[in-house]
Amino acid sequence: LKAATATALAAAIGFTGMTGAFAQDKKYTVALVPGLTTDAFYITMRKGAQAAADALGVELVFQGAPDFNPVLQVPVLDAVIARQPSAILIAPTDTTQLVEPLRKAHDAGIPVITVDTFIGTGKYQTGDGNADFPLSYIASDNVLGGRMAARALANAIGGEGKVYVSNVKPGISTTDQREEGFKAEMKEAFPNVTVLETQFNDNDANKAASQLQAVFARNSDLKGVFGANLFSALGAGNGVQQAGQTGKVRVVAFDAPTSIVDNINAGLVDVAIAQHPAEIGYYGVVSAYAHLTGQSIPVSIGTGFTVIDKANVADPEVAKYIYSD
Ligand code: T6T
Repeated sequence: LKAATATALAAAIGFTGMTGAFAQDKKYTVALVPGLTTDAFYITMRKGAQAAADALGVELVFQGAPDFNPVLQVPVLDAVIARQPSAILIAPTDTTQLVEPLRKAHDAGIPVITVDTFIGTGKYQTGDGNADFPLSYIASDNVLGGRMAARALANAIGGEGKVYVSNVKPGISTTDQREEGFKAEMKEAFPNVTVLETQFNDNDANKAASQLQAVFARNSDLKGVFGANLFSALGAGNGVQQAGQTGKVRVVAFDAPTSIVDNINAGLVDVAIAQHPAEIGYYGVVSAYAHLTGQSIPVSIGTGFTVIDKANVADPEVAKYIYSD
């Protein structure tokens, strides 16, 4: 296949991002499949990925579903696999439901790296054959993040009282681990804090807001809520505001969209735990490139957190971790 023909063919099937790979100019195409496309966390991850792609001369393709849902993500992944990119970076939206769809990529010889979330246990390249085929997992330490959220919320409420976790849905590695870390820390270090039943909102901020009001209606002594991801935190904060409880029901937020600045300044949110999604994207592309060019890569790369509160939110060294819209 001549390069020009291949380019025309790629354009004809509507996948102009592949032209580099066809052009035989040693340009690799790395596909980044986010959890969903319209989330500041993944938009920021894409920026980091693009920065690395530009530096390395790699073509980056960003293709995802509009909602955080394996039923929507799998067809997107199938389409990406059909186009045979050099490597796939993906935030799998479910620990089990993405295993077989991703195995197809692996069986087709496409290296898979998971970013943000993992499949199986997240322990890759162990030889157990059970969803250990991805080459690397690049992400925040989400158990630690949950523990950090617990400490922040316990401190905000004076170490005692009722709190709950506003979470997305079970089966997502990141948010499951945040809840696990949050509960473990409360149990071990804050025995006078009661953690009520988790409320699952399906990544719908409106649902999270209604749930806050319902929990408050049942527990007028509610002291705090941990929003375990961007939409959970945004919704929980809105719910507190709508219930007229700003500053009384305390909020610790995971993730840091631009709206968090207002929420912190208004006293609605005590602490936001910002992840470093740009780093995740950057190291995702660098790792894929390293593998494609014959280097060995770490089986896991941990990126950090920045804890944002009223005292530091205006500091440019902190504010740079606010996500891009
Ligand atoms: O919290 C992030 C991400 O880490 C998680 O896996 C899903 O939700 C977010 O994208 C925020 O909406």
